[in-house]
Amino acid sequence: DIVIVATKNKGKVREFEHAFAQLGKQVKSMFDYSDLPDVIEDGLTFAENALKKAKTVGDALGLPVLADDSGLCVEALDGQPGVYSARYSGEHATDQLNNEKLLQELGQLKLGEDTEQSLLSPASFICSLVLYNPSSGDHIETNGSVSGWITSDVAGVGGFGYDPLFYLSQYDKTMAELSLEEKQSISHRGVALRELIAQLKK
Ligand code: ITT
Repeated sequence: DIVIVATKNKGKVREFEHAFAQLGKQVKSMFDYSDLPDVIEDGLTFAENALKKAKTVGDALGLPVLADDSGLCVEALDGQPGVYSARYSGEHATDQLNNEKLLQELGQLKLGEDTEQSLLSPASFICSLVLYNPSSGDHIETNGSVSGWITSDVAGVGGFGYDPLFYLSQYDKTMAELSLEEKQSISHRGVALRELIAQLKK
C-alpha cells in the first residue's frame, strides 16, 4: 500500500514515513516523481494551500494525493510568519535563516523588562492536511495545532524548520529534542493525521 504525499520537504517526508509505516503503508513524495507541475502556494490559509498542492499533484498523476500545508504562528508577531513560514527569510530561505530572522524580529520587540528571559512569545504550529481523490473530485480536510513558546535557548537536532526554538513546557524541551514518536504524539501534524485516519475509517 502506497500513500503519495505532495511535498518536497524532507522533514515532512520523514514524519509521514514514520506515521504510515505504523499502518503498513509506504510513502512516496515529490522526490519520487519528475515533471510534475509547480504549485503556486498563494492561498491565504493553510487549508487553501494544502488543497492546491493535493489537487495540482493529484490531477497530474491521476491518483489520490495527500498534501500538508503548515507553519508557525507567533503571538507577539500577530500570527506571523503563518502561511509564509517556509519563505520567511526570503527567496533563498533555509531553516537556519528563518530561525535567525524569527529571533531577530522578536528581539527587536524588546519583550518584557527581563533581558535574561528566554521565553519570547507564545506560538502555535498549525497543520492542514488535504486528501484529494481525482476520480471523484472529492477531498477530505483535517487540521491540527500545538501550542508552545518561542525560546531564545535554541536546542535539539531532531525535527526540522522552527523545531529548535519551539519550547514545550510539558517536556521542558524544544520540539527538536523530542523523538519522532514523541513529536508525532503531540504535533500539529500528528493531530491532523490521526483525525484524517479517523475520518477515513468512518
Ligand atoms: P511543501 O510545500 O513541499 O510540503 P514546504 O516546506 O514549502 O514544503 P509549507 O509551505 O507547508 O511546506 O511550509 C511549512 C513551513 O513551516 C516549513 O518550511 C517550516 O519552516 C514550518 N513548519 C511546518 N511544520 C513544521 C514542524 O513540524 N516543525 C518545524 N517547522 C515546521
